[in-house]
Amino acid sequence: MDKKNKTLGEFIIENQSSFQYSTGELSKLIHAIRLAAKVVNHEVNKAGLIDVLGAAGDTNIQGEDQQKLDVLANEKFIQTLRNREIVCGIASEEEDDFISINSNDNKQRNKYIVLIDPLDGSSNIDVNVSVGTIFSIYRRVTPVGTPVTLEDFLQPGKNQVAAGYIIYGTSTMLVYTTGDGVNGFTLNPAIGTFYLSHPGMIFPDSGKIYSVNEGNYSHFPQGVKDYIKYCQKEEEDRPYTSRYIGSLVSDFHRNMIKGGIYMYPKSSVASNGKLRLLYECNPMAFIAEQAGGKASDGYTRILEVEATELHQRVPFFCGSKKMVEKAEEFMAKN
Ligand code: P6P
Repeated sequence: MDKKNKTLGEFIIENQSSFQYSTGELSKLIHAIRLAAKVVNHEVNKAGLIDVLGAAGDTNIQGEDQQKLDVLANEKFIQTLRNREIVCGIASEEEDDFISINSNDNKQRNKYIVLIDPLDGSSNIDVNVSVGTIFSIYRRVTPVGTPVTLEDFLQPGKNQVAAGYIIYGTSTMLVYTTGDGVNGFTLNPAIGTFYLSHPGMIFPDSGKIYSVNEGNYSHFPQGVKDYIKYCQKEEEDRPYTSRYIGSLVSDFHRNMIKGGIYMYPKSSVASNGKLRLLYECNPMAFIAEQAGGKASDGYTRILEVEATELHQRVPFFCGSKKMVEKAEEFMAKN
């Protein structure tokens, strides 16, 4: 069958045997995420038409105003994952604590946990700019059949068995890895099927796009300021182009296709940056590395950063390998 016309369902079945834990549960898990993605996509695409715009009148643990679509997306993903009885635990940006599933049923043999940012970039919803869902999947480390503990969620990113994102943009795509490369699937909304549109996605080794919120320039560490000036200097292959959508999934996706670097550094107003390690940086770092890119906190590989709390923030430099390495050079000098 022509690779391009392959559906996500066919792709999962074909590749199930190559996945080292191929008990079919991970396949069912990706299927569940696919279903939730379609439901959220339906809501996101009609956000302007029904009463899902605007804040839900509540704030999440981050102290950020919860947009109604945030709440809806969170509920849909949790409900879908819970109903399919595939996972034993879920953590979400929108939930203060992790959720233990069927914890009192010692026959519960589910061994995967999922961490999600159900709707990243949600501040863009009301202005019709693309947003995304990010997910990260691990095998539990505590005994099967017992309630999950925080230890299951605080594993280093290098332990991930799968990670991916859905981008609700000009088209809706699901991009994911199970540790054997990165593949992108585009939704045909007319029939509700994802088709393999971007097999074997590769991060270009270098690029000419840098993505950072330059409004924070004065608060950045000197190394970041110096790298930004390097990007802007008229010499060699520069100046680069500045592109910042304010939606991690969108900036990452564009940079993976065209080449580029995304940065959310620490600053004098955000000592660990803004992005969360467990359900934003680790999954995006896993995808980046699987596509030949790189991700660090400016010094340490993201996938080896020690997690100490569920909603921990970490500085984030991610994208084309040579660009991340150049940024790290400037960080090391200072
Ligand atoms: P700022 C969205 O809230 C998000 O987590 C990322 O998707 C995005 O890249 C970043 O924050 C934008 O943050 O501070 O530049 O508006």
